[in-house]
Amino acid sequence: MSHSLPAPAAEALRSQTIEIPSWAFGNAGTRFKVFTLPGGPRDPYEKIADAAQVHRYTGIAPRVSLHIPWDRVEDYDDLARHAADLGVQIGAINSNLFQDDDYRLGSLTHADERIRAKAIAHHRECIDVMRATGSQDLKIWLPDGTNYPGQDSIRARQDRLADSLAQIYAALDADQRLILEYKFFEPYFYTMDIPDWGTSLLHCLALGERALVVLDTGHHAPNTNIEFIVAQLLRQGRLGAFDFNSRFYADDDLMVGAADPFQLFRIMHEIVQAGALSPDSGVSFMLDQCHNIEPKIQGQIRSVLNVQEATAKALLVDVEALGAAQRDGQVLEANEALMDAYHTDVRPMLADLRADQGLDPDPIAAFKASGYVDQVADARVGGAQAGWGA
Ligand code: PSV
Ligand code: MN
Ligand code: MN
Repeated sequence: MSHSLPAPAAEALRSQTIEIPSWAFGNAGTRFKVFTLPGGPRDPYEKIADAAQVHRYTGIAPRVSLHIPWDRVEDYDDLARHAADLGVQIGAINSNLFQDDDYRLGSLTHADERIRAKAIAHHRECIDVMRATGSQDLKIWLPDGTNYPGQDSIRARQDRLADSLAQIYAALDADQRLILEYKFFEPYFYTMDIPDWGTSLLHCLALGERALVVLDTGHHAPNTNIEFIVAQLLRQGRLGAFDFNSRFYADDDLMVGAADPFQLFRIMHEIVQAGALSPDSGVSFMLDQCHNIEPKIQGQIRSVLNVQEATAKALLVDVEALGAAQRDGQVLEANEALMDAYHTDVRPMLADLRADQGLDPDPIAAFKASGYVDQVADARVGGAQAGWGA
């Protein structure tokens, strides 16, 4: 079988980009233990250097999301220059509303105006970081919620949230977007103030055109049909970004495509069918994963490749056969058209594509052979390693 991809698929894959999170490179763990690996980055500069390795070997990961205050630095222009020197740029700026004692009962939803104002002001700081780094997207994951029925008024919290978001949205520049994530449970266990895509979408619709939904694949109840949500948000032009990861049980933040590569393919099929793969579609493809025990850079490379493989398969769907079967009500033939593409081994095709682009056909082998991990393990002794949080 030929290894070459059809020209339009190759073209689409060449322009695909995946953004990676700075917090993937620091030490992470569960509430039981944080494991420290040698050579962990000690500051945002070193996190960006590690992220640049992912781009160097895959060629499709040119942006890094930052998390404030974890990635707070003196001089953001300098940080952006450092990124550019390494061939990458700053992506979304993530705010943090989940590590301050003041936010025990909420942040953007808090009943106390002083605390709500503090949470809003934090987003003004994030917007300043966006201006200094050239970032387009302010990403908000709202951890607010309640643990017990009656603890607070569900409705009043929504009203306060709407007001807080409106103030943040008003502070954005005309070319900046607010992208709003949802999560069905955790850190609160009775209500979350943005538990689902419907709630996120309603807030985005109220805010304006530059407010869009972030779909984190790990933030749904088991068996949720995520590709249906993707199709629905794309119809509304309100899918701003993905946070890709895998979940087996809860919000596990494991490598995307690890738990369910078929689901990832189905998601990418909706994306391809809607033309949303194109760089100007407004959909940002990001990873949101934290490696607890596995080597960080290699783990990110694996995830980027998993997204690329799912995308290649989605691009191989015989749309004419699929369309004809759908129009004729040929249930099994339609399903077969999709499954044929899913079962195609695209790895040799992608290896050839990389070779054409002057990249090593096997990014993981090339990264391992580069000796980067040993090199940073020697160079980064002394100083505290950054963890999930610092
Ligand atoms: C917490 O669930 C979370 O994983 C959200 O998905 C955010 O995107 C991420 O942390 C970073 O704040
Ligand atoms: Mn996320
Ligand atoms: Mn999450």
